[in-house]
Amino acid sequence: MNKFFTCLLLVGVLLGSVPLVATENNALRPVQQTLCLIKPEAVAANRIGPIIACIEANRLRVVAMKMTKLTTDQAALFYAAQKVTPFYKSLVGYMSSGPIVAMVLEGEDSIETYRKLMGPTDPAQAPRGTLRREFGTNVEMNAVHGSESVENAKKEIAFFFTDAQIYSRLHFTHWSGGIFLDSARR
Ligand code: DAT
Ligand code: MG
Repeated sequence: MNKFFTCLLLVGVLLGSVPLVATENNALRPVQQTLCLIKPEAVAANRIGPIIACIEANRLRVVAMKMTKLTTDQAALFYAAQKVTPFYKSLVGYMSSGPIVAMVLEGEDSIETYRKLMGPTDPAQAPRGTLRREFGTNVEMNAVHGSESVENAKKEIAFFFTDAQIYSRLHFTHWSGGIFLDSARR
């Protein structure tokens, strides 16, 4: 199965649809986009800045961003996978209770990188330094959301952003002390 995915990845690279970047140990990792939400309690607690600072410090780039407030219908649709759970109604109420910040994050293996940075669902179980441990309140009000897979990320990004609202910085370079640096390599 692993071989199958490796072949699929190589075909994608050859066709130019899967950009890769070399990491410190020269392993090639796919550049992905993922959806991040800063949830109502973290926005209310004025933690937008510190959360984005952690995200940027972990080599993830914000390539789309907006503040919005979900209606109950929108929250119900976004969390449709949780419909069968006993906490669904409460989750929908909470997610539509106040403004949130929606972002698309781009970077090497961004889906896994960002999920690791978020930590597990329950902040009480999350290791120190993870966003949910540092900024979350409880298992429902856990500060941030992150997509779970490539397919899920595509769907969730499209829920908040059109293609034209996403500014990929894959090939962006910036001037720094006399040399151009690729923003992905900082
Ligand atoms: P995650 O957000 O870590 O991907 P999930 O997809 O299982 O977790 O659940 C979506 C959200 O639902 C989660 O961020 C918070 C809420 N939730 C999950 N488990 C819960 C529980 N046991 N009680 C209350 N809310 C819960
Ligand atoms: Mg989830």
